[in-house]
Amino acid sequence: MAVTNNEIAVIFNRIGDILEIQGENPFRVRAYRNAARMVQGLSSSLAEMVEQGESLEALPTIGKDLAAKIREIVTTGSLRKLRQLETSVSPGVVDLLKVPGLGPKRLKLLRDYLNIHDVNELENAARQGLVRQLPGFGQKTEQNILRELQDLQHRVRRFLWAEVEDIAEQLVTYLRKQPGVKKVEMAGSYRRRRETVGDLDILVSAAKDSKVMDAFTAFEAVERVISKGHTRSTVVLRTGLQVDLRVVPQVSFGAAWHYFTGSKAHNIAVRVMGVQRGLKVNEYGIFDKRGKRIAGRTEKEIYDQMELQWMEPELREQRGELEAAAAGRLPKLVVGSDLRGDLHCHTTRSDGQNSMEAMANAAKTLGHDYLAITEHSLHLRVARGLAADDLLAHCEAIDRLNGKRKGIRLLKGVEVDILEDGSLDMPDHVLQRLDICLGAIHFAFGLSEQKQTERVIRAMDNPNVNILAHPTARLIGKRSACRLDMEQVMDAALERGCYLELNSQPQRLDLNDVYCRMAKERGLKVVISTDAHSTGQLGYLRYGVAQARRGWLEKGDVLNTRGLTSLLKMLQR
Ligand code: DGT
Ligand code: CA
Ligand code: CA
Repeated sequence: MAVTNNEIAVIFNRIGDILEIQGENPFRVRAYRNAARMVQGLSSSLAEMVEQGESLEALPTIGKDLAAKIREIVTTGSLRKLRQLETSVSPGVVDLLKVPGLGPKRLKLLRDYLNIHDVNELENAARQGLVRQLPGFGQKTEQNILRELQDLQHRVRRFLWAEVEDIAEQLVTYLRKQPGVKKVEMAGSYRRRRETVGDLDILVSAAKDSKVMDAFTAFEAVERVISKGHTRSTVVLRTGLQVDLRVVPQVSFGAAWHYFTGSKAHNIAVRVMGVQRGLKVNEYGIFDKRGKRIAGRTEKEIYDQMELQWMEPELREQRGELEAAAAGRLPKLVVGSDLRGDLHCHTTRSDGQNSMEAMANAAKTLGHDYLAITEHSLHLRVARGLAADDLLAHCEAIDRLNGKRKGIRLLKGVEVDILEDGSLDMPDHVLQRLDICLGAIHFAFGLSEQKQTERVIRAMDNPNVNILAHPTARLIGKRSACRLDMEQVMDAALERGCYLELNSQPQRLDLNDVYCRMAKERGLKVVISTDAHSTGQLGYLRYGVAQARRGWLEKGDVLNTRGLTSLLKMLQR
């Protein structure tokens, strides 16, 4: 990843802080602070300017010395000067300076009055209520400090896409209602439907006298305001989710929407295409040699200038989408309404929350033609897995329900545990009676790549197995993917007439986007299923569809876009 302007600004600010603590000449201190502010407000990326050999000295507040420092940061990722300075003050002070809201002046007070020299001492003092007694601190500052200390420990937290869906929609609806607001759109990783998001990016165009920024910072779920300006504000919600809002003129809306949707790598590639055409591309538009804006109102205008088809945000990851667009070969991505049914769910018979009848009704309401009932096998005791006899009895119940019910077909299935040696946790004579069999790993996640790969391939050797459910068994943010040679697994599935699942549970989304694409390239069909444990979760297909789209999947690449007859045929091995 290229160094961001923000990272450069942080380095300059830190130098300013240390120089001030050391009692350096105030002019030098201010030079760094001014440069940091300028860098932060800059619309073009310094890293890109350096890469393209553009002059930095032409920028305000940047002389020869600072220009050289920027080049050093961009090319090496850090700055020797800062490292030297950091060794000249105590390590505790370096950490304290990283706490937002703590500058040299406050550090001096903390040191002089409370003898605080590091983060631990600061936390203890704040917990004891000592910090609030210092001149200019107060109770609120003390609380903020404690929160910042916590945040510093959890800085890496990203949110599942599905976790932020509701608040994102609420925010957009709320902003659209504000007087003078013309347009509100989500951008960033949220719009690209990444499985996790670092923060939300919202774009607004509004009349000059609109009070949209006031409305934004007053939004009910906002916990604190990090910055507030006319064109950009940043807030943190009570959940810890950060939200950036930018107000852009309508003539630039498409350019800004494209820029802030990203990904960064995609943006840079488009910008380079512009350079090759003698055009300047930024978040304000596309400009010709004379500086005249020739595109910017819509995203289509941006792509038109590059002689490219407009493309779906899910594709914009600089993974060949620009080449595909240039060749007119962008995929026609699968959409939710292409899916005809769901091949993985649980009822109260194992660890689901709703009866089979309720699940069938809910699936029918969603317009599904079929729903596979796939309870766990016995090995998974925590999930009240079924023994052979119980599963057979359950199948009879499914038959009875199918006899009574019109408009949806329930398939008799199982999610059978793949044991450590690759054998299955259910006798073959039972599996033979089913319409569909999912094999899944629920334990022994840590096997070597070779052992794990052999394990799942051996499971697929069993001719009753149709689908490998949540193939890598990862839980985003909680458990890493099993080590598997995925190319081997996919080739083995293809040879045996098996399929791989894309599990739509927000924490699984397993297969991921890269593996979906790998399957597509091999001609291996993917099954998008919910693994629903309640009627509400049957709606999770949309998360799986989003991941599939990020993996370039089209309708034909997805098994359960087939109607019932064709599906049953394809499940025959
Ligand atoms: P996230 O928030 O980590 O899940 O990922 P994004 O993609 O939402 O990234 P974010 O919020 O940092 O920035 C939003 C978009 O703004 C990003 O997708 C592309 C654009 N952008 C940000 N920084 C740069 C940059 O330095 N250069 C270029 N060309 N675009 C950038
Ligand atoms: Ca973002
Ligand atoms: Ca952002």
